[in-house]
Amino acid sequence: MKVSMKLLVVGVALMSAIFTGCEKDKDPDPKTNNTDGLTLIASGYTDAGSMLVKVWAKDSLYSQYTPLFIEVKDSATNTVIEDAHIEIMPMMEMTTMTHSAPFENPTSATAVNGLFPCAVVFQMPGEMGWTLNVMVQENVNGGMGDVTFPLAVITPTPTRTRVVTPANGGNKLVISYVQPTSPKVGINDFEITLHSKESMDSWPGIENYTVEIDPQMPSMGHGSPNNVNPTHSANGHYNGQVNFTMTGVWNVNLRIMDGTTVVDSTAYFEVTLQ
Ligand SMILES: [Cu+2]
Repeated sequence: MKVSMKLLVVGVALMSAIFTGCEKDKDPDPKTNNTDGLTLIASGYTDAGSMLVKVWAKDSLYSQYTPLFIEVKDSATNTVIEDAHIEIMPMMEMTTMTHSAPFENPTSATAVNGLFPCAVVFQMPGEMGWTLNVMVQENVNGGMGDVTFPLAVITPTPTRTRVVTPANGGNKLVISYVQPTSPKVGINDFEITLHSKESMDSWPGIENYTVEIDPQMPSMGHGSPNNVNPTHSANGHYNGQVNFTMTGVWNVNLRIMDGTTVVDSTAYFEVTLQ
């Protein structure tokens, strides 16, 4: 709640700033009107290169797979920069250790509607401790610099990330729910991500595992037919289909295999259909 209030205050301030900006600017660039429905997470100037960087998300930040959208502006002219190489680095400083997280850099130096899409799996919550470093090398004026933002990450209900110790004793496994975000009765696209904790700073996507899904309604003791097990698509994303045959609370049980070895069969994600 505290976080949402803060964001609201920042949001209102930003809206008035944009409004004032548009009034002055008689010919607003329609390409910059690209953040409708997004939440401003952070905003700040790079240490060099004269850039204003804004981080947008679909919502407040939760401990889950989180798409982020980076906006870069020339801080002198307020022009949106759409040609830039961007690298992000999430870090969490805890009392006993500092660690990174699974993340995906923007795949292109060309912005999509003025924004550079990227993603972070915040594998644990933290109102303090998380930071996101954004390094920008822009190809319009040749500016280069970076900025680090503190982030507040809260726990979603239900749980959307499981960090498990594999049954076969390998690196810790981060399992994150991606979709469906608006589940409906019937066949839904189903997607999770799998990342391996190779070290505190290295959490690569796992590309060669096999995933089986078994949706069950615990209150009624039945599952559903015609599910399609997720298979690897790219960067640790696994895509399949899940069939929810009625409204209510479902558990999508996962069984994750490395070849014939079971890595984990404890993780599940709860999905409620209204
Ligand atoms: Cu942590």
